[in-house]
Amino acid sequence: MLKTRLEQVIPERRNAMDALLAEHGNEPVGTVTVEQIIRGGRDVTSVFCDTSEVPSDRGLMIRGTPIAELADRSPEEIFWLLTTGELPRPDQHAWLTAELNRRGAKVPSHVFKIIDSVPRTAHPMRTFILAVNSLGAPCGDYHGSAFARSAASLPKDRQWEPMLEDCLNLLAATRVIAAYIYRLRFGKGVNEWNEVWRENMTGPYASGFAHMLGIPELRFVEFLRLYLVLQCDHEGGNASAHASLLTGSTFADIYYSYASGMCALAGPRHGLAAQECLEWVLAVQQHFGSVPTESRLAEYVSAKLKGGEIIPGYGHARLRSIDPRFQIMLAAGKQLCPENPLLQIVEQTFKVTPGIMREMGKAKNPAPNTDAVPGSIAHYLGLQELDFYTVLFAVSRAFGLCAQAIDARALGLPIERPNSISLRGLLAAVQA
Ligand code: AMX
Repeated sequence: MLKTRLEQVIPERRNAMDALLAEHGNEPVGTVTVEQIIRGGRDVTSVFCDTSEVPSDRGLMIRGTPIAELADRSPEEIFWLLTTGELPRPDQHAWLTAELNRRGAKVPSHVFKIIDSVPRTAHPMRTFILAVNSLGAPCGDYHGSAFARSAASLPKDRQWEPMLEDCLNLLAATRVIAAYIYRLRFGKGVNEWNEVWRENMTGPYASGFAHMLGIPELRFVEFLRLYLVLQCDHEGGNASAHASLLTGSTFADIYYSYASGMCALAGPRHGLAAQECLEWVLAVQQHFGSVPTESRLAEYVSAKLKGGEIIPGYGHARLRSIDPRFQIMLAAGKQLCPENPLLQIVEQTFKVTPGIMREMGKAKNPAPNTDAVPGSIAHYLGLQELDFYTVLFAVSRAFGLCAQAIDARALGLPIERPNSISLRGLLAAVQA
C-alpha cells in the first residue's frame, strides 16, 4: 500500500524539484561567514531535507504540520506522513501496523547472536548500533540489504524501491532489537524471549514495544507512543540526521547510514542528553532529599554553571525559542503522573534555569529542549535503566531517517561533497 502511494507522489515531488532547479538553480539562498565555517556551520542553510523543517522560532514541523497537531498520532501514522506527505486513511494505517509486525517477526537469528556476544559492560547504544548494522548482512535464508543487492542494476528513478523495502525491515526490527538488548543487558529475562517477541508482533507498534520491554502498564504505553512520535525526525541538519544523510549519499544501504546516524546520536551533546538529563534530575533529588524550593535550586544551578558544568536538556543549536516537544511532553507527564516528584524537579528547574543562563550569558537559547522531560516520566513509570534512554531515542529517530533515505533515492540526490577550507584559505579569502 505504501509503495503504491509513493509511486503516485514521487513523480510529482521530482517534477517540482526539477522545475525549481531549472528556474532558480543559480539563485543564492544565504551567505556564510568565517565564524559560521569555523563554528560548526550554525545557521548555514546547506542541507536538503523535505521530510520535516525546524524553523528556529516554531520547532518541528513534519511535512508542513506543527508537531503539536500530531501529538495524538501513532508512530505508524507519522511514518506514512513523513514518506507520503499525508496522514494515512484507517486502512492504510492498519496495513502499515500489520506490515511492521509481519516483518518484525522475521528478524534474523544472527542479529541476536551478535547482541549475545557483546560484552555486558558495553553501553546499550554500542550494542544497538552493531545489531542494526548487521541487519544488512545476508545469512542463510536471510537476504540482507535489498538496496545493496539490487540498486546498481535498477534505473535511477526506481532505486527508492529497494530502499523502501530495507527501511520497512529496519523499522520493524529496531524495537525488537532494542527490547532484546534491554532484557539481556538489564537482567529482565531472555529465557522466554521467543514467546515474548512473537506474541507481541500483533498490535500497535508502541504497545508491542512496551510489552516486549516488560512494562505493559497503559500509562507507559501512552508515554512510549508519544515519545516515539515526538522524537521521530528533526530536519536534516542535526548531527545524527546529517551523518545518516551523508553516509546514504554514498549509496550505502540504510543499515550503514542509520548506524552512522546513531553513532552521532550516542554523543552527550546530542542523544545521550536523554540519559544525562535524568542523571541531573536524580542528582538534584539526592542533593536536596526532596523537591527543592526555587531559591535553593537557583543557587544550585548557578553554582553548577559557575563551575563550568553543562545543564543537560537546556540550549539548542538550531532552536531560538522553547522546544514545543518539551511543552508537549511536560503536559503529558503531568496528566500521566501528576504525583511524580521527578517531574516537579523538572518544572522547578524550568522555572529557574533559563533566567540564570541568560544572566550568565550562557547559551544562545537557554530554554529547555526535548530531552529535559522524558527520562523523568519513563523512570517513574518503570523504565529505570538510564543507559537505555538513548536507545529509545534511536528507535524513534529511525522513522525520520528512513523517510529521509527513501526521499533521497526517490529524488536521485547525488553524493554530498561540500568544500572545506584551511586557516590559510580563510585568511586569503578575507584579505582579497
Ligand atoms: N549548560 C551550560 N552551558 C551551555 C549550555 C547548557 N545547557 N548550552 C550552551 N551552553 C554554553 C556553551 O557551552 C557555550 O559556551 P562556550 O562558549 O564557553 O563554549 C555557550 O553556552 C554558547 O553555546 P550555544 O551556541 O548556545 O550552543 P551550541 O549551539 O554550541 O550547542 C547544545 C548546543 C545543545 C550542544 C548545547 O546547548 C548543550 O550542550 N546543551 C546541553 C546538552 C543537551 O541538552 N543536548 C541535547 C540537545 C538536543 C538534542 O540533540 N537531542
